[in-house]
Amino acid sequence: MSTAGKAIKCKAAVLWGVKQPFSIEEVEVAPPKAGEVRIKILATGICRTDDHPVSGAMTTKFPVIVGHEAAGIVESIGEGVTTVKPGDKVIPLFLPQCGKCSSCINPNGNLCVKADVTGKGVLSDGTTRFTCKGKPVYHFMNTSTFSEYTVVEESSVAKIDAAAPPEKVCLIGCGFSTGYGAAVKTAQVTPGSTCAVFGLGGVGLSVIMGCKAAGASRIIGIDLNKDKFDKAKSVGATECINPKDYTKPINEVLSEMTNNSVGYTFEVVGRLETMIDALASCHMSYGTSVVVGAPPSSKMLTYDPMLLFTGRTWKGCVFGGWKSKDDIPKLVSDFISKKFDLDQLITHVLPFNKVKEGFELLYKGESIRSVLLM
Ligand code: CND
Ligand code: ZN
Ligand code: ZN
Repeated sequence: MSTAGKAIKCKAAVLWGVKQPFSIEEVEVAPPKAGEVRIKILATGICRTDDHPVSGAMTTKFPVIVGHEAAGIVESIGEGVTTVKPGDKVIPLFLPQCGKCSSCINPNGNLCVKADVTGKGVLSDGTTRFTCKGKPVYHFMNTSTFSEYTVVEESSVAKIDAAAPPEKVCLIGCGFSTGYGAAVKTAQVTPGSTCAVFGLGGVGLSVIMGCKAAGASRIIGIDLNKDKFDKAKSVGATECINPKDYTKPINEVLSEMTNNSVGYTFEVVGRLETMIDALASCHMSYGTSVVVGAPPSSKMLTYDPMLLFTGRTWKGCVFGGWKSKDDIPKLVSDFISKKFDLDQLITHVLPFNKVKEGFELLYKGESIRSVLLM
């Protein structure tokens, strides 16, 4: 029996407040309104950004359904939707692409005005499509993939190759693309260069994969957890260091290690201190540093402007600089034609109801990416 046009009751991981545990609840998912798409989620990865509403690092309205790195199948569409149809395999886009705003029109922009950067938690008409125990439940980053069904706007969904394995390509919805794009698109790492990557989680390892694909000859991984080093080397790091093993500032350590030749640095942790360390670590004249880690809400940083005056370039990127709706289908095709490997990033595969265990693995530093199967 078709579910189109009707509310669907299904399981979702609901967060009722800051520092509360994920609670698997029965939620009601309303049918898509005009311009919206209801998706049956098949697989969703756990990214550090999903923890930010839990820790309070990111402002969100509660109750909320987080999750933003997924793959699924279109269940039904609202009036006027033309770019996807029921049965299509898709990736929800936490960074939408409306195609009309100034970022979407400019070839170098990707931060679409439809992106929910302030945590509004509602769709364009100002309401939510989820209810639990009679209360509205808010959306997260236009995606809310920790649910068996979700509703997104047409600008927040990309059709992908029907042959793509959802339990792997879900990573193209955030972690892989964010890191890989930061290297190949935002920094435009050059062949033969030296790169340093701060933070060796799923996103940092994807930066390393991008640096390697761009032909960097030295890629130095930096993390406080040395258990991350083997994986970093297997995806392309040429060496790894732990700042705790040195008394000198890390920028001096890197400068000595490389005869002062670090062309590109990437902050993939999300801490103010490492953002400055990464900036200071790239070459004073020709270096480029990219902020990839999500900055904590309402925090400011102070830095010595001499770091920029001398010639460094300081950049940031959301979703690796990709234009989501255009580029995700291409990245999926590249994965299918084996241009890169996602298996190395997936350390755990768990059933959806083990979402809490998935986050425990992240907190303990034991996982790179855990993928939840619905
Ligand atoms: P994850 O938590 O898996 O990795 C972070 C790594 O940093 C861990 O290995 C830590 O041990 C390490 N670390 C912690 N503190 C330090 C430190 N002081 N120095 C060096 N290493 C340290 O996170 P992830 O890989 O899923 O995500 C990384 C960041 O990227 C995080 O801030 C997340 O919110 C952000 C992000 C950004 C975007 C974007 O579009 N720009 C998209 N998704 C995630
Ligand atoms: Zn736009
Ligand atoms: Zn993410």
